[in-house]
Amino acid sequence: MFVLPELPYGYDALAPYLSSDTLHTHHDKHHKAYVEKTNELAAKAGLSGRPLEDVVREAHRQGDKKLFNNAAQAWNHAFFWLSMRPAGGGQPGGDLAAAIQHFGGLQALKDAFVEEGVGHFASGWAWLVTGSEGLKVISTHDAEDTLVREGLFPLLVCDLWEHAYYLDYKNDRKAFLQRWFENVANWDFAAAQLAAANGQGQAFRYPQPSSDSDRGAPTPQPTQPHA
Ligand code: MN3
Repeated sequence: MFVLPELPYGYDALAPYLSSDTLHTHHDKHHKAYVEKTNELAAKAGLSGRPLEDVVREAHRQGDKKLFNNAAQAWNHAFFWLSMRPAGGGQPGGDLAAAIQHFGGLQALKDAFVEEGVGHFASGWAWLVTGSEGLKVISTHDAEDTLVREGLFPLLVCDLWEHAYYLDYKNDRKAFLQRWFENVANWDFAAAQLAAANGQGQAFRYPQPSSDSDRGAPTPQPTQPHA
């Protein structure tokens, strides 16, 4: 059974950029529903006890769209909570700063990120990823994520579904993305992911499923990616 990870900060910690109301609805209702549905469907598919990353890839490989959508959404949201922090934004440091410089600078990255998110039709996700050509901004549709994209390693994600911003920004996705990038983007998390992509430290992984279910094979507990 997968658990719903708790928010890594208080529900009001991202205000005024994201309200407590938004985070309660988004985490306690939307994310929770994806996790519960994943548990139900993964059991039916004989994938109980497997790490969520495996479930996402396996569902994708088998064309099990319902399981893929719910499992990927469960994963994406856990990654999204960590992509934000109170008093976020600002200047990234270290290797990430160098990579952003190579991209064209922080302003160019922000412009690209906001433009990608605004231009994305309907629901999905805006990602900062790293690959063989350095940093890249991409978007994916609905539940799709980088777990099923070859050669892309996620550093940061922003939820483009209306439930992510509608209570606070109504239909103004651009204002949401701008304020998100400037004030809540978690560069420490992105930097840790970049380090992991370069072989230093552990990349984000969804909390391991508890193996109290019938057929769940015992799975080793991963070390925490970072403090
Ligand atoms: Mn969402």
